[in-house]
Amino acid sequence: ANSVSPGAVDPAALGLIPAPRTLTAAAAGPYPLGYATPLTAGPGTEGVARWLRSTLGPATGLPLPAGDGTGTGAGDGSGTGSNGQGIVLALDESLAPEAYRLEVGATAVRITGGTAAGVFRGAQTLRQLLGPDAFRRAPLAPGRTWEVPPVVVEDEPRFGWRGMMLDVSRHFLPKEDVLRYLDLLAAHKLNVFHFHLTDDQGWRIEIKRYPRLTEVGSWRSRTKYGHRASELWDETPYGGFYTQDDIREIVAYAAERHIRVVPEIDIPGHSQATITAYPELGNTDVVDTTTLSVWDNWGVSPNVLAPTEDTLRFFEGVLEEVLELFPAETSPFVHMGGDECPKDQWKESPLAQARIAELGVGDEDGLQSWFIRHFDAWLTERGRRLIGWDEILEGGLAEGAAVSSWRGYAGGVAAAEAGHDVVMCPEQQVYLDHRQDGGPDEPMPIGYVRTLEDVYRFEPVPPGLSERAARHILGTQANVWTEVMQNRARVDYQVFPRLAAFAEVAWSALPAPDDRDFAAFEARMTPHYARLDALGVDYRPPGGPYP
Ligand code: TNX
Repeated sequence: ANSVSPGAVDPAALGLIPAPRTLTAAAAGPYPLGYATPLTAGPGTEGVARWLRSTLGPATGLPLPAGDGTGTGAGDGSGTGSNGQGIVLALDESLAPEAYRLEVGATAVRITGGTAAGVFRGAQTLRQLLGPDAFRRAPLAPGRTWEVPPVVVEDEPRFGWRGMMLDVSRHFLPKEDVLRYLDLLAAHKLNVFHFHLTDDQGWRIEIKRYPRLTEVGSWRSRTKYGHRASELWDETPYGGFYTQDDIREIVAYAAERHIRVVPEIDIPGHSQATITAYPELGNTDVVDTTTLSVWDNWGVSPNVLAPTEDTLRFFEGVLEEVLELFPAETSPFVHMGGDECPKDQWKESPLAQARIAELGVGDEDGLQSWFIRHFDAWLTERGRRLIGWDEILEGGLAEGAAVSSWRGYAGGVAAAEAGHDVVMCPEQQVYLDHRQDGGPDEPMPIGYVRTLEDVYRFEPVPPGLSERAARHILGTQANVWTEVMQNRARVDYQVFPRLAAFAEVAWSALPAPDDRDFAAFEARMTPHYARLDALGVDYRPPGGPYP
């Protein structure tokens, strides 16, 4: 079904998502894959070859033995491992880092990329070209033939930051589910995984020097979390966390897929789980923090961190372990939150008021900036960069900080105009916890309607931005808050198919929102749904949740 004859490339049948820059007919091909088809990895592409073999091997039942040489030879047409035959991966330094070229011929499929990341993005395209069954873990029909249709793809991303944020605090997703999500991001050519590890409702990362963060801070009751699932409305302890080895595994798995990980440790608000574990971190002069439990309700807890030197030292301790777990090469950014910090306790607290005077920061907003500025400098000294939610603009933006613009575009625009880097993730466009249809059956009690088409017409760079500021828009990410997603299936339902539309916005060179051809995108989604079926993704069916 995926074959096209030379000269007639049918994008709807091929269903490449995200759409490549150019897709043209090859002079020769299709290329048939067989038992002897070699896979040749040129220097620097060995990791991509390993990934391809471990993915296409189980799906096709083909061993893809290592080809000889560098993949630059002429080949003799025998398809038995000679130079230049089979699947050939190579670097081409004339290409941009994540750009690639995939060329199908009668005796070879050649993927070249500016870096291994580019070759990896091209390998994703190859997998899509092989058809939906290439996304399974065992061959449906051993002995069937596999063909790569005769096409040439030349491709590169619009943005260098194409991300998804996953909240594992409100509901915990086991490590296996996180690894699966990294596979799903990779399949859509996304390259940033923002890992929201802490919040009022649970602390999810093991920190050796503060064991209570997970012993105490990762557990709560399920109460009030079960929307339309009354069996979840009980007091059963609910929780979970990632050990440091789990985190190392997740980071390594992401790195193999050329995905950067942005760990988030959210301060000074969203901190009730932290304060439950270590009550001295709260505003003890206005609340008895020893009686707290991990927040088991929706929304934002009033219990925020006390603005003391001890609090700073505590989080320096946390971050020392975080930096060790998330190395600089794959985690240049560390997210420090900064969102939705209620200032009521600081207003009431004599200690906090004394700190405002002592630090000369003016008011409560200034206290919040004081936290963020401290960790901006602290991270910068260690070769990292701080990123925070757009509330970090209030009270003055820290010098080197980048901004995740979530309350619309305004924060991001202001930050970019002031020369700060920005990731656009406005909630009205790309919050995937919001419902995707207005119908009564939609399993989502809150949120605005954000349809697949809405996401497809999302534009990360607002009109009117100066060219200088536009250069500071690093890219965009979709955010997945999990208050009402109790498990992997619910996350899948909210995320798909909208993440496919988002990936195209982030990767492809789409025209202005009104000029985007949504019907053509939907046509390409037909084969893509078949891929998601093969992967076992519980996406929202196009017609709604119930047949
Ligand atoms: C706002 S976005 C939040 C989250 C919630 C989300 C629900 C942001 C920085 N804070 O804590 O989960 O809304 O849509």
